[in-house]
Amino acid sequence: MTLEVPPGYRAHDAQSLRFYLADIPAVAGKLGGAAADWAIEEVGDGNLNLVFKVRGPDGGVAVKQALPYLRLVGEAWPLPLERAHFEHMALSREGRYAPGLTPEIYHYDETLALIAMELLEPHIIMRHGMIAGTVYPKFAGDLSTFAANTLFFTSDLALKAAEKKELIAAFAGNTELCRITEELIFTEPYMVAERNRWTAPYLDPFAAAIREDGDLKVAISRLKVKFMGSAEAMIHGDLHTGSVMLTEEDTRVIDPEFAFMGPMGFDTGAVIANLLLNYFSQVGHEEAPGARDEYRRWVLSATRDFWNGFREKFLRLWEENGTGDAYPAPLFASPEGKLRLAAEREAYMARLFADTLGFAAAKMIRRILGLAHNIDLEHIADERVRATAEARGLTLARDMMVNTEAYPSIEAVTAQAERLNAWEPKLGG
Ligand code: SR1
Ligand code: MG
Repeated sequence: MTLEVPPGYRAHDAQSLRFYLADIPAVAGKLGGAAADWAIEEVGDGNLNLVFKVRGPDGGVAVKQALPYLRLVGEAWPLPLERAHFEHMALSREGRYAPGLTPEIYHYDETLALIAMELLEPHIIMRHGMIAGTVYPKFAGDLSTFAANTLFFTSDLALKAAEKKELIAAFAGNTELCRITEELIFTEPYMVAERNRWTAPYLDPFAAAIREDGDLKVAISRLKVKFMGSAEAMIHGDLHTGSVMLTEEDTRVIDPEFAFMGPMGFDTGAVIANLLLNYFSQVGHEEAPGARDEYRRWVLSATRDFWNGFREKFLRLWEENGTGDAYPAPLFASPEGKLRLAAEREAYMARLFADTLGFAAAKMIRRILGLAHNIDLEHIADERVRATAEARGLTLARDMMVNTEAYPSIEAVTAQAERLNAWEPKLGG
């Protein structure tokens, strides 16, 4: 079966890309020299797209092109090319609100669903660095700035109502990528579904318990309805450690193709979920028991610093740039009104924290029981060790989602993660 694609679209290979880029002055100028001498390799290791690294005598360029299907599964799962349009729109806005924290865009071709951007070198995908045990001192500060700025400036706290509605309309068409999230994160891990997979037989009792858990099904459904209906801000939509490229000095957020106007906690939760999953996975990466203890401490401190930094920065933005139509200033102009607004800002952040923990939990569960897993856990060859780490993650996630009020602070979450990391779960098999 050949998938239908719009006129003018073709999936590039290294050779056709060379000819194409030679005619794009903004790109050819960055690379320098003759097109025939450029080194081009396809390096995409994500679930969805083609990614090329192109190097010339003067510099490098990264080229991302959407395929008309999901790369992870193949042509049996068609996927609209328009996701490149949403990615380009989100990347442009993120660059505006969080300067220096995204790759620079050099060229966008709507027909080819192709974005040429800054080649980030010597950056690596954060997930790989964390598996190797690399500390990233700037990560928590940079990611909390990215999340606070992109979420605040696209929310009703900063935008006028009409501008916000324009943004909702602009992203409303990203339905297929939202559907992936709705199915793979909020639905399938909680039922028998063909696409689910887990470390069997060790995790069988945990997967079965989740399918039988009525409280959890209500909690995940509340989160799903929030994801579907709460257009709070432009969210990245897939803000895991595979969407961060960095060095010890520089951090960039890539890949916002799942972007749409959704709940802010989905982004902040994604960051926390991926840090916690990596924390639990360390048992499978350390050379000897305890050898990664210092790294574990860093991962948990980065988790705390991310949330606490985000909270502080978001509140400061609100105090200094609260120009949106929400919380109208005349309603809070009196001395008493100012106090009420300060208290309400705290209450707003407490609600956002509860959402963050719920979405973080959903993201942890989907990476252990659903279709798409994390290499942090997948690369643990000893399946019993892997299942032990996964059972710990599932247990924390279930509690965060159902007993959210037991976690009033991020410190409560990391303390519970530490306790669970010392727990020996009773595995199946
Ligand atoms: C079927 S695509 C699987 C996952 O990859 C992306 O990174 C998103 O997280 C999506 O859910
Ligand atoms: Mg991605």
